This record gives sequence, structure tokens and C-alpha cells, in this order.
Amino acid sequence: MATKDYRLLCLENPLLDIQAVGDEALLEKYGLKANDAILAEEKHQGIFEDLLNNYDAKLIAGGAAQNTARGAQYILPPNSVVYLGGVGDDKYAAILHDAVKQAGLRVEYRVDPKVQTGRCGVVITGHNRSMCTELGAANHYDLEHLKKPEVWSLVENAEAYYVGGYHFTVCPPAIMELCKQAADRNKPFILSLSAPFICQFFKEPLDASAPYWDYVIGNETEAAAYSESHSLGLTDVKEIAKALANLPKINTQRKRVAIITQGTEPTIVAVQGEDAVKEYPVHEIAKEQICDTNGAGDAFAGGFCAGVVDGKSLDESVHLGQWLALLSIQELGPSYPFPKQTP
Ligand code: 26A
Repeated sequence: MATKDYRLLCLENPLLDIQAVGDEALLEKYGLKANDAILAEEKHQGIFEDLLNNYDAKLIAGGAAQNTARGAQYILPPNSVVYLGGVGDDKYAAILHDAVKQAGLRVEYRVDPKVQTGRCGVVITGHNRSMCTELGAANHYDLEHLKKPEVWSLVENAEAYYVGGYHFTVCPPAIMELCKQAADRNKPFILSLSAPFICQFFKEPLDASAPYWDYVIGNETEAAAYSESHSLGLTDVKEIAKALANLPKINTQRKRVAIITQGTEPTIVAVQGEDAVKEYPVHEIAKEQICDTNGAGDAFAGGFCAGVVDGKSLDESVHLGQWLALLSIQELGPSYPFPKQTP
């Protein structure tokens, strides 16, 4: 039976990844940690050219939630996912358009002709990835775009929302609009914590949205950053997941679920009001089969969202997430294999 189109609506920052295999010296030159995500400062400005000129960098469609949106669309029937964010009018935006077209993802970009499309320098060292982002036009996403009739009708039509926490640096009011849409109409709202710095430095808008989270997804470092920035005094990932699941909630028709991924370690899932925390071991894969881990977490979220939108059980949704993450780490950057594989 045909279902409704564009059931999942995603919002965040469309970026072009400039990704290369780097080394200690490169990380040191720009003061980067091996595994991190940060906003570019003055001292990082040269990194994009450096990666392109000296490290044979590849240009790959990125932006965390855009990767998730492509991932969910990879699994769901055609015309299931729509993605919102801000881009410029340049060759980088053209690359993004090509990538989302190939993925069958509908995008409604706010185009700012005066600002460059956002870039993310990705330095791969072993199984780590260090990301340094200059948001550019992505930083200019605004409520006005969200409220345009043709965009707002997509918001109203959607049956689930996915927001990447990175968007708290850009337009919290747009996030809150989606939160309220979800709660008012009992639709699931899914949030990714995205990066430790969001929990640390964007605590206020993050916390304002928390009562609306039906699902909150993060990894172990984000969970730890959340615990620390919120003075929970917890270090055990399971305990942090439980605390997240049991934060106050506005829509009481859905129990909140907190999902924490931990790379090759089991995925942790806590459900509001339930004492037991579940662990889902990840499927093993030979080290040689891993290309890089850039986008693994986004892929997990993509598979998981596809499950939620499709009415799958929590167990099945977690498995879909793990399955898609496994496919993604075998590709260059946050990508999925074509021709398509099926779960
Ligand atoms: C605001 N920041 C820092 C960001 C990002 C980001 N996406 C949105 N906003 N910093 C890195 N990324 C994306 O994360 C993906 C991997 O999870 C990168 O573009 C990369 O594709």
C-alpha cells in the first residue's frame, strides 16, 4: 500500500566535507583532538586549503543530519524524507544537490547567495575523525524560511522530526517550532546530541528542547559531556542513559527513549520509567573492511529513524541503525553503498 510522502522531516546544517587522511603533525598544527567536532576559529582558517592542497582531500556531501536524512531515505520507500538547512549558491552547494538527488532525498534549502556553503574539514587518523566546521550559509538558516508556506506545509505533513543538535548553534527557535509541532500532534521528535561542545556550550537551548525529546541519540563522549555539564555526577553510560530517559517530558503519551552508541561496544537503550537498561552488541567486522568512521553515528541515526517512521519495534529500529552504520563505515566518509543493499 502506498503511504504518505515525506513522513520524516530533518533539520540542521548542510555542509560539504573536505576529508583526508591526516597525521599527528596536521592535528597538532591546528590544535585538533584526534576524535572531536568543533567550530572553526581564526587559527583553523587554513585547514581547508591545506587538506585540499597537501593531503589529497576528497569533497563529500556531509552535514550530520543531512547524512542521517540520506540514510533514512536509503531504507524507506521513495519520497519519504525531506531535509531543511541553509546553503550558498556555489559549486559546493551543487555537489550537495547532486548527492541528495542520487540519494532520493528531497531538500528545501534556504539559499543565501552572499555566503559560502558551509565546509567541514575532516582529518582521518586511524579509526578517529577530527572535524572542524565553518558553517557559512548554514549559519543563516532562519525561522522565516521554516515558516514559508511551502516549507511549513511539509512540517505539518510530516509524521516524525529529526533534529541534529548541531543546529543549536544556528537557529534554536526553528528547533522549538518542530518540538511543539511534534508534542501538539503526538508525533515523535528525535534529537541527536551531536557533539560534546553542544552539551557544554549550548546547554540553554538544548535544555529548552529537552522536554520535547521522544528519542535522544548520542554517543559515549556526548553522554559524558551531558552528565558533566548538567552536574549529574554520573560516569556510567547506562546511568546517564537512564537519566536522559527520565528527564521531565511534555508529551506524556510517549515514553522517552535514550540511545547511546559506543563505537564497537554495545549500544545502550534506556526507556523512561523502566529500570532495566538494554544492551545491543554491534555486529563485528574485520578491521580491514573499515574505510573510515566519519558519519557512523549519523548512519546509525538514519537507520534508527527509518525504523521509527516505519512503525518498527525499538529492537528492530536499533538493529536497523547498527546495520546502516556498518554499511557506512565501509564507504568513504558519510556515504552508503550503491547499488542499494537491503536490511
Ligand atoms: C555546527 N557543526 C560543528 C556541525 C558539524 C557537522 N554537521 C553540522 N554541524 N560538524 C561536523 N558535522 C558533520 O558531521 C558529519 C559526521 O558526523 C560533518 O559534515 C560530517 O559529515
